[in-house]
Amino acid sequence: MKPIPENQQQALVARLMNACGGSYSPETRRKYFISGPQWAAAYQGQALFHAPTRPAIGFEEILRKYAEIGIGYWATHDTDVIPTEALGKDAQWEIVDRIQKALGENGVKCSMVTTETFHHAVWAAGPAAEAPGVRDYAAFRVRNTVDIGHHLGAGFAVYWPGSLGYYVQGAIDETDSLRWYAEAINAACERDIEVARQKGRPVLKHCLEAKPFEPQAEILLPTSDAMLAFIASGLLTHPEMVGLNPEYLHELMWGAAPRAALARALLAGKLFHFDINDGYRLKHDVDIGIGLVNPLDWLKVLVLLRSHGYNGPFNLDFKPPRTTSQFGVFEVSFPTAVDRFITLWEMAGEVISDPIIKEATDALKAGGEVADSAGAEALTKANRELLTLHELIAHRLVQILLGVHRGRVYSV
Ligand code: XLS
Ligand code: MG
Ligand code: MG
Repeated sequence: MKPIPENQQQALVARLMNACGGSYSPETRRKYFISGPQWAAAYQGQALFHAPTRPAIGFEEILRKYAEIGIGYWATHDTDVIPTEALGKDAQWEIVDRIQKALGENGVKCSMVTTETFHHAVWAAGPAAEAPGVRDYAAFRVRNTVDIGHHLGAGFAVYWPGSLGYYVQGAIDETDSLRWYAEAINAACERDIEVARQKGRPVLKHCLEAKPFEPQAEILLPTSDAMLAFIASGLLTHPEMVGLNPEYLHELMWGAAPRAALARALLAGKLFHFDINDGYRLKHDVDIGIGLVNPLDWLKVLVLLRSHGYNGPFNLDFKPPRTTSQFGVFEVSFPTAVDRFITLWEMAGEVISDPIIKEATDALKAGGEVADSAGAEALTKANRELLTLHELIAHRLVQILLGVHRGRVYSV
């Protein structure tokens, strides 16, 4: 192969993207509640030990690109665009007005705001640190984020407490930290009730996001289930306003089945928001685009969510790989992530209406014919042949993923 000159590389990528075919139109993409985070598009490819690979990019350009792709919603941390020192000051509101203008010009809505309680040195001991001054500052930050959220028309506020956890056990009392953490969430909810009343808007949905490890140290609330217990602990003054923002990979990271974690959140009525991405079990939070690693599992996850009428946001909380250029971020990374999501969502619909899966599921639920007082042996025998349907359903799911049910054949 001849080397490809630099000035021909974008054209090559664009031509091959076209050859992939099957992309959805921006109008179709906008029909879904898909949000693009500011930080995902602005991610420059840096990592612990690794330098950035892409130039910086501002929110105006990101919103323009999201609009072109057909990503109709945008999410941001308070400090993604606003410098930390400007927070709560006039300078903040000038920037927020610029954001609002750019959102309006591009027809993109702000769906979610989240407070950065992990990056700045002030959070060295976490947002629920011993020092009362730090905790007062954390309360200010979450209340201020609520103000920004209402101003921009958001419906959701997310809280991810940070990835490092605490390095030394025994130096803090974990019950104190949890109480203090609850105080910050309470401050946000109370401010929300006040602002929502003033503005005649509904209150926000406050969503806790868990991550087990980066891996670094010990984490107080490492999983969505721990967050559920925290919500029900009695520490929150408005538990009805607080739910979850599970992230697909964060559940996989600790070795869980994301679908099972989502089922538990659904049953508790707490699946408010969902960060979508992909990656590997028991490794770093690599935030790969949805469906690039576990498309079959993703199909099953979306079957569950479609079956239960989940109608919250699907937030593209992934990181375009370090190897993807700035051009590639908006020509390949985001559009293909959106399109894989929509394709898998459509396939989930096919699974739900598939006559084979339906008949097999109904038969399993009907169970075998057996006399009322049958014992263990008779029950085993009565259901013995039906249970093969579990494997048959799994096979059918793979067929639907591969398109075999639509005529794809294995041939050489
Ligand atoms: C980090 C989290 C973060 C949250 C928002 O791992 O996923 O991006 O979603 O702070
Ligand atoms: Mg996330
Ligand atoms: Mg992640």
